[in-house]
Amino acid sequence: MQQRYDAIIVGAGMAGIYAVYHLRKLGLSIKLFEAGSSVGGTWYWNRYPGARVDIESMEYSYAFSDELQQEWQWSERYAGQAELSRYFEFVTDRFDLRRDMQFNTRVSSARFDEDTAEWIVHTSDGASHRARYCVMTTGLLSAPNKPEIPGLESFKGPVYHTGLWPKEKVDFSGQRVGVIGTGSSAVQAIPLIAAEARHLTVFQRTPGYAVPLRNHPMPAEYQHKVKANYAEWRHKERYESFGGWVSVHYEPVPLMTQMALDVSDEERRALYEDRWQSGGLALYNVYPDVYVNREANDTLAEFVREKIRARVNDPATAALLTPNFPILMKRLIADTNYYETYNRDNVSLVDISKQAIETITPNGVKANGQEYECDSLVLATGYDAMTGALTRMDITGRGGVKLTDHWAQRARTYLGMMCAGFPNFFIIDAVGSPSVVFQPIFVSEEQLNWVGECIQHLDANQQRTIEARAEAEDAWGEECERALQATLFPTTNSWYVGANIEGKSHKGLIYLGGMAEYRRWFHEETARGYPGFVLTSGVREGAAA
Ligand code: N01
Repeated sequence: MQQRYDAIIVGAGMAGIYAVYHLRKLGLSIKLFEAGSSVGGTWYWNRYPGARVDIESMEYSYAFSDELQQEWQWSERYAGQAELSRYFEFVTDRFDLRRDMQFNTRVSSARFDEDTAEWIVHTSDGASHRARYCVMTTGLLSAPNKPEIPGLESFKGPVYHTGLWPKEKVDFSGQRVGVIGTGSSAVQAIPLIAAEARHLTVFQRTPGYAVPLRNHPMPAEYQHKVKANYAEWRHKERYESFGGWVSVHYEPVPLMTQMALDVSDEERRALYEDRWQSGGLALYNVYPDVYVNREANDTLAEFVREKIRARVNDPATAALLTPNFPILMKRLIADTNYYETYNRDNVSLVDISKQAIETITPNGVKANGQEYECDSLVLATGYDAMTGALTRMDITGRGGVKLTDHWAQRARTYLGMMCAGFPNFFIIDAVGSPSVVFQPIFVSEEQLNWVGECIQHLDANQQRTIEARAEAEDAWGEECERALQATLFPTTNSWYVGANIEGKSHKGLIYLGGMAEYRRWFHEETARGYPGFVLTSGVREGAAA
């Protein structure tokens, strides 16, 4: 017997938790399936040493309930993985959401049944379920990218991926450890692994720009100040910021309008120094021309390059660690003692930029003609971001069309939420949305509020299904592309533009028009009666009259 729900939600990360809360509040019967044994998504799986958020805790949190905002106490300026996990557990239990969640259950396939206009969802426990709506809260960075390095399977010791870290502590003491990759995950893990291991060898293909996070215990007066004015802070974060955060030196700082090339070198440097001292992602709030003009971007890039050189003792190692592409176009990395780690005697850096790793041997890694012996390997090699979690599932829409075929040329969505031929199938916090450059919890709250309105509209108007129009998908792809091409983002290879996955098109992957503009798009759709969507008639069983 198949269980029937109004909505099936896939994934209990930050978006899935809010989806259960919100859709239940609207009176829908729901079921959430989650592969892990509890909630938290990215903060459930990423247990590698040093995993920590790089948007301030006061800002990287739900805004939907003021009671929740007031009750929860953050202990650090930037919460670590364990505290973030506790936060998501707390939210889940505070609103009694767990009773609609089934853990240790992976969704293997979802198929649209045209006769009943329902989704049939198969799960790893062998069961199948039916639902009018599918809400995919499967995550932006949740499908680990495990590169095909020859010989990897032959390695004798354990191989870890940062995005699938074991629950038990991994003890590297006395070991020779190899880390492959130098993105945000590696930069957080490397100093802690180095402090424990006998020797650490880092294999670097491309250096990143890392800036100090400057984490410390949460100042009580700051927490108090934000809580006293949370609505105002949230408004600023949402509508007056680049990425959904506004705090610089614990004050909300508005977006700048002055251009880098219009001020003196001294004034520019003083601003960069101020942001640098504030720590973390404050360097995103600088002159807007750094995003669009290479010369302006160079002023900031060179500032950070100088800082990197000053932190590394050996000039040859410093040179290898210094990037030469535009800054901020690849996610800025926030570090704690990353560059200083290369001043340790037990750490070596291997440049694999000119020649890829030749092979993994049973005893280590062979690169540049030399074998580096390792007892354990850490793949900090990132994700098939934005699309991977969905393309790795077997999803079939109208007419038996697979999502992987629909996306074969490029990932097509309208407003980053719906696809043509996939009725009542909502994608949250993933491809075609601002989530990659914006505080993702905000984006998911906004999107899910829109999904709720949309479902209410269908019920109120006796409509059965909604899906994107193919023309609207095309137009959205063009809109995403227009915003992307107006910046320096396409000049840099990163997961933002799909460059880390062979054959992935950047078109339509991310929306860079800003959160305010993004909201305007989808609220206009609602106000104008969903012109970018096809709606079909028919009453949903059990819908309120
Ligand atoms: O992944 P990445 P990540 N051989 O894709 C290298 C968020 N995040 O997990 O640059 C050798 O950035 C690859 O090299 P290259 C954040 O948004 C946030 O670190 O492609 N190397 C690169 O160095 C971040 O951007 C936080 O040349 C290979 C690395 O692996 C996103 O997650 C913490 C390779 C992958 O870097 C992803 O970060 C952690 C190969 N075959 C993550 N394949 C915070 O909140 C890949 N690489 C702080």
